[in-house]
Amino acid sequence: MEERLYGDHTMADIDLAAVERRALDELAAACDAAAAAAWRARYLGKKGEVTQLLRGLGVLPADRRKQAGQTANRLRALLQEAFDRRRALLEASSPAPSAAIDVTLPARPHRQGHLHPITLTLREIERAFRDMGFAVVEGPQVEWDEYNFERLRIPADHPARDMWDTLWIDYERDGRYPMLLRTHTSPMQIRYIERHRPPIRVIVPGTCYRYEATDATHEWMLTQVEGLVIDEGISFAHLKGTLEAFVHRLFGPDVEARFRCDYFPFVEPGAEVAIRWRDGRWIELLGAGMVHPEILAATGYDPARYTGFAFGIGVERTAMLRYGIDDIRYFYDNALGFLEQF
Ligand code: FA5
Repeated sequence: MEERLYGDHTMADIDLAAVERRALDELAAACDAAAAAAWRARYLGKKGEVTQLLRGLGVLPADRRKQAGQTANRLRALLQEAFDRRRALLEASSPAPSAAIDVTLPARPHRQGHLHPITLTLREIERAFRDMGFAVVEGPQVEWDEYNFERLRIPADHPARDMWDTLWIDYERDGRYPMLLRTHTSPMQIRYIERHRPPIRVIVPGTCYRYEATDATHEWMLTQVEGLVIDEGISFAHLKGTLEAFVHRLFGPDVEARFRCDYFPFVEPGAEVAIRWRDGRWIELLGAGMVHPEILAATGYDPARYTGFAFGIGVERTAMLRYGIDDIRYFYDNALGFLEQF
């Protein structure tokens, strides 16, 4: 009787225990889902070894068929179980498809920001003065009353204090509040004169704060660029020439700059510079003047030998005029629609 069941073997020849061992060894070596699937096709698929084996049972004589059938079915169940365990293990140890890195995806576009318009304007101002031979120095934003006011000839009871509505620091000493947020960059005039000898030619960019109601041309936080020049033979003509060169460098050679008398306790004489706005209005850009002789004397300079000039430029005002912006409050609103235009 024909007993061909499996390849060249008869059912009697087949060592099911050996098939089991071989199958389990191969399954253990299948180290990814594809290898496990191939193994499954090889043993349990339609044309798989164990499936063929079961199909061939029909040709066995009835007395042997039952027992061979039970053995082969047990083998199939055992291999199916082993396969399920292996697949679960492989799935647990490999990343889920959604977490896999798809190297063929196009990169996300790189969003590039840019500098704030006040920083851009500040850099232009610095470049203009560097080209005229000025050095750039910085000073503290939290300042002593002594530097912000007193040594600039503005004592505690002086009405000129009203020119700078001040934000005081909550720090008491001897019944007084001696510390504040600087209202202008002028305290650096004193700090710099204290530590250096002439010739002096510096600018001091920096943030200042004022307890001020905001409107189209006033912010409570503003940026200034202080300038200080001290040497023998410095005159008001140097002040005017320097500031005119600055205005023409930033706004073009045809822009009109208006010099008018102004009062600041630390200069004598004092001036303000305004430039003409589109609608014909004049917009004040900076305060300036000749360094007061008493300030030079108080810091040990001989005012008969040395003279100097100083100025304080409003950077937001400069940016407004440069870019044609009619309200200063846009700068610190953080509205991207505005900032992206620069
Ligand atoms: C001063 O602060 C003097 N320290 C300037 C100075 C320096 C005079 C050296 C003489 C010698 P004033 O308060 O005017 O001055 O301010 C100077 C400039 O800062 C103004 O011309 C203006 O452009 C700008 N500025 C002043 N207050 C504000 C504000 N609230 N918001 C925006 N800009 C302002």
